[in-house]
Amino acid sequence: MKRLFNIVLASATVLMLFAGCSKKEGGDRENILKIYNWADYIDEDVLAEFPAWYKEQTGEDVKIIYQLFDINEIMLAKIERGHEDFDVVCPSDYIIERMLRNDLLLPIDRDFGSTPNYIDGNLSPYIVDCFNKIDGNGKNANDYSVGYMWGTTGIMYNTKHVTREEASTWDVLRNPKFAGKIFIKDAFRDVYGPVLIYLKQKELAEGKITLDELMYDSSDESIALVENYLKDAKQYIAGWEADFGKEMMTKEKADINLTWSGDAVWAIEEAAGVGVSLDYVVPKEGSNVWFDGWVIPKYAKNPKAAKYFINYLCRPDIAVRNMDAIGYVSAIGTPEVLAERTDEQYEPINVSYFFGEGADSVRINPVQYPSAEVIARCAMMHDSGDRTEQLLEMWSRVKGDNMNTWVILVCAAALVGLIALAFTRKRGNKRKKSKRNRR
Ligand code: N2P
Repeated sequence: MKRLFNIVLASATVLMLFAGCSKKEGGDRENILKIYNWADYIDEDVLAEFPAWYKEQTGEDVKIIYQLFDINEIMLAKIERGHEDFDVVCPSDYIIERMLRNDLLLPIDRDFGSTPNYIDGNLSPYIVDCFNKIDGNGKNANDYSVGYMWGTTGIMYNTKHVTREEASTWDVLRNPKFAGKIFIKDAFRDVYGPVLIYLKQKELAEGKITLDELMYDSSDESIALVENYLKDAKQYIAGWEADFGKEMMTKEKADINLTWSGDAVWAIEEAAGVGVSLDYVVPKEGSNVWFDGWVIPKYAKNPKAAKYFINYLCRPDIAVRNMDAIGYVSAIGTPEVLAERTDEQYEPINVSYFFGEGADSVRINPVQYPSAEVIARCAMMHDSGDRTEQLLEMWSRVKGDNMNTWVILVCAAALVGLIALAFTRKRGNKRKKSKRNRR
């Protein structure tokens, strides 16, 4: 249902753009904010209320065009190859790294006139520290991106059919007991990292390599190891999902879903409403901790509204509303958020790394906020540069795609280019026509 709303919203807002352009010769692009976000990743009312807030703050009108993506690399291709003019986009850590390295981002200045700066001071220091570790070729990611949501990659499971112990190892993907009942997120980097961590347990335990070093490893040897593991697991895998895993789990069509913590929170809650018991665990071997942040691409046409939008999302009350709607965890770590999230139903855990001193024993949802011990066995992904192609090829071989994934990405970017060209021509023709009419 929510997804359907998103699609309608996307089409409706695209229509708004065209309506705006036909009204005013040459269009009113400077009053449009083009947002490109993950599906199911914002409270619908928070989005709808932004234009009124922006008008209040700046006296200016803004219309929103809202488009969705499910896969980081598709979004990246539209910007990197298609030069699409999105004003504000929400990539994950390793893509922010790549965008910085490839000079695709504008710095986000904090000049908001009389509007408070909600960014600095509200972001958890943990998020700021992790963004400091994004390796942007000399550029600090905190100057070019602002944390939005974050979480872990792990295993969501149906507690009626799977024990916590069974779900607590990545080898659950090769457990014949769950044959045909396993769905895996169609996100090659999010699968490659944890599987590699699992396969390199011995080296990690012996101190021959650190978790952080492993997150840079895309050697032929490691790719082959992960490929063999996944090909072995494939006989038990029911499918790859970009977004429907939650539904498969709530409807009990699957027992296991390799997924992101926020999807799990949403599904666990939905399922409880229909008497289905789901849970989520970060396997004992370790995993990815990931961060999505807002950036302003260099092809943006309305960087001013973009930075106000980012600032608006950092208001603690807005952050809480977004969390409530989508299940993911905001990067905002103020006492207000901590108070909102604390709930007697949970066991106390240590989340002082996120909320600061005094938060070492807090009753909070451990799926949303992993405890300090879970965080200690997780690491952030990094851009794999030229090696991305090898990773994508491995992913295609595992899934059995006939077409090379890069070909798909290039086709998607070309299609975007063609649409943009058709749109520009249409505008050009209109301009000529109206000139002729004036003569
Ligand atoms: C929500 C997608 C979350 C993105 N549908 C995780 N990086």
